[in-house]
Amino acid sequence: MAYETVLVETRGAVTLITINRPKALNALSSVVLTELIEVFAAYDADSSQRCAVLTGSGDKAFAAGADIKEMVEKSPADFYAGDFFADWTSKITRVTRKPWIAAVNGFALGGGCELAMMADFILASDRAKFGQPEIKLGVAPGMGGSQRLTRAVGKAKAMEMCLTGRMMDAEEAERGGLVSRIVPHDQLLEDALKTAETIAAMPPLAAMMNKEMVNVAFETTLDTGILMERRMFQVLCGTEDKTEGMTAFVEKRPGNWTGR
Ligand code: CO8
Repeated sequence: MAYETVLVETRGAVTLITINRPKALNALSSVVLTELIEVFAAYDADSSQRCAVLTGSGDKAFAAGADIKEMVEKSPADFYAGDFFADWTSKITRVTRKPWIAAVNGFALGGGCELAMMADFILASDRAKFGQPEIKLGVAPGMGGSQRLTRAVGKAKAMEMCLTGRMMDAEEAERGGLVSRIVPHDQLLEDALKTAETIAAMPPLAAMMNKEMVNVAFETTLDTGILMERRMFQVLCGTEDKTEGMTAFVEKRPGNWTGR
């Protein structure tokens, strides 16, 4: 299916999703966000696909935020009546039970930073820049930035970023725990796709449950999280892929996964 603002390619079991508005630094118009939700839902429903990578087209930006030109004329009544942002704040995370990576190739600002933070993890180009500059526009993060950035980097850094609107470079983002790794700019996509292939080659149910387990850590107490982890481990022990994985280890050969 063709989209207006998003490119979708499959490479084996990996889906590559590219926000394609380079002249507007991939600003997140409502069309982009609506299409992204559809694309991620389709990825999640396609049993041939095991991992996805989201990036921005062009050399400068992952996404420079929500589309300011679209928002400039909107009144509170417009925002409220359409419950603007409501779907976008968490819907992508809700429709994707399978793993996906944000490959941040430049500016990830405002809604762009918030979108990257919805990923299971972020790989950053050495030219990536992260920020929540909404305060400079007289507003505040609206797609989860105040919550996800604070969980990722802690109160001090998140508060400073939100109150000053300053950008964080890739090194600071890695030090702060916002990104898992920095990759030289020219190798970012290749590295992200290779990382996605590694994940795609894992037993799929175990991949989904590993994702679920880590995410539970943000939503519950330690005791409940550990209990859920143990239950998920026990469920995985009943799968064909567990028998195959452990047998393959003993027989010194790669596992052959069925996803059951
Ligand atoms: N929205 C619309 N257009 C944009 C945006 C944006 N967020 N960012 C850049 N553009 C456009 C510019 O207007 C320009 O278009 P044109 O050529 O037609 O004038 C083009 O992209 C190139 O941009 P610049 O000329 O400004 O490029 P520079 O390299 O000089 O500067 C910057 C790059 C620093 C990234 C600069 O463009 C900038 O500051 N952009 C705005 C960043 C920002 O404030 N983002 C936050 C937006 S608010 C937000 O995200 C709220 C989230 C909460 C709700 C989200 C719901 C979707």
